[in-house]
Amino acid sequence: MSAAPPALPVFVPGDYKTDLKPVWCPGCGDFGVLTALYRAMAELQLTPELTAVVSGIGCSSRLPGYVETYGFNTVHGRALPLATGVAVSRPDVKVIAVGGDGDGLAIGGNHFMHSARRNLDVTYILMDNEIYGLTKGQVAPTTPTGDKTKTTHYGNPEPAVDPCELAISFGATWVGRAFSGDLKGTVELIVKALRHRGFAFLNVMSPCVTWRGDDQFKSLKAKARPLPAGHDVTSRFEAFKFTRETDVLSTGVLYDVKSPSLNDRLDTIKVTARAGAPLVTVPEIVKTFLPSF
Ligand SMILES: Cc1ncc(C[n+]2csc(CCOP(=O)(O)OP(=O)(O)O)c2C)c(N)n1
Ligand code: SF4
Repeated sequence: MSAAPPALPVFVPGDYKTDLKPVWCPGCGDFGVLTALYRAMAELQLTPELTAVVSGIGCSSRLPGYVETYGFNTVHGRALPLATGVAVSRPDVKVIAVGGDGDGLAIGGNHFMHSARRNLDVTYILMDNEIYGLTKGQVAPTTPTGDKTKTTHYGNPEPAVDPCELAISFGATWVGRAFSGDLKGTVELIVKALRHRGFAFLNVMSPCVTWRGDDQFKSLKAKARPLPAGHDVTSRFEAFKFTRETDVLSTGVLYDVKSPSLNDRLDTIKVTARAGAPLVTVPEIVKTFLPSF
């Protein structure tokens, strides 16, 4: 009689926790995102050694240290370049990029555009608190016009960007919006984002209680409501209708289309390049480039 195969490990949310205790301020919205991520990872049974969580610099960018996977806390604004390298060189690894709105939309805005355009095989979770948290409350590209911050004493004179609007315009193939105060909704959206093949962008409104006060949480809670049933997620036009909202915060999947990811297109190129080409050995290559070798 043959022995039964060993049981596969079953992961529970707590298995993804590290020994590092989050240093976020009590009440920070990022706690909700972290808890939601643990639950989503358990729901999908992500294998820790086949998952990488990468970030830039900021309060939110501390998150990789709290997740029991491979992780990288890189340089301010550079989560996505690092994620690109991992995703392209290790297509078998699930790559999750995380960070703040300053990190991703100010200094890292350029990388956001090109990652979306390429339909990079990465899930990007932006923890949007409409402020620079770590550096003590300076204005961010997402800070609403008129808001007073450490650097806009008389009110922010600039118009704010809507991260979801940008993601859709840049070519992301999955775009969602969540509120970290709604744990169940955030878990569901992270699961959907992780299941998507290609660049999935989830903007999570994640209050900063220290630099935006209690009002931010209260106002987000009051404004958050699910997207209307029947919203056509395949239509850019329809998705744009739920961007730049002021009195409402529509949560859910705004946009979801299928399109070859960067790795899909690279695989096709590899096949095309190899087709009909004679098999060349490494010594032959060395000889070609270094005749005297
Ligand atoms: C190249 C570089 N420029 C500026 C900084 C300073 N800096 C660190 S975090 C940060 C902004 C943090 O805000 P955000 O990315 O929104 O994240 P949060 O702290 O709000 O989560 C800045 C400007 C830096 N570390 N490196
Ligand atoms: S400063 Fe704001 S974003 Fe940073 S940990 Fe505190 S509450 Fe969170």
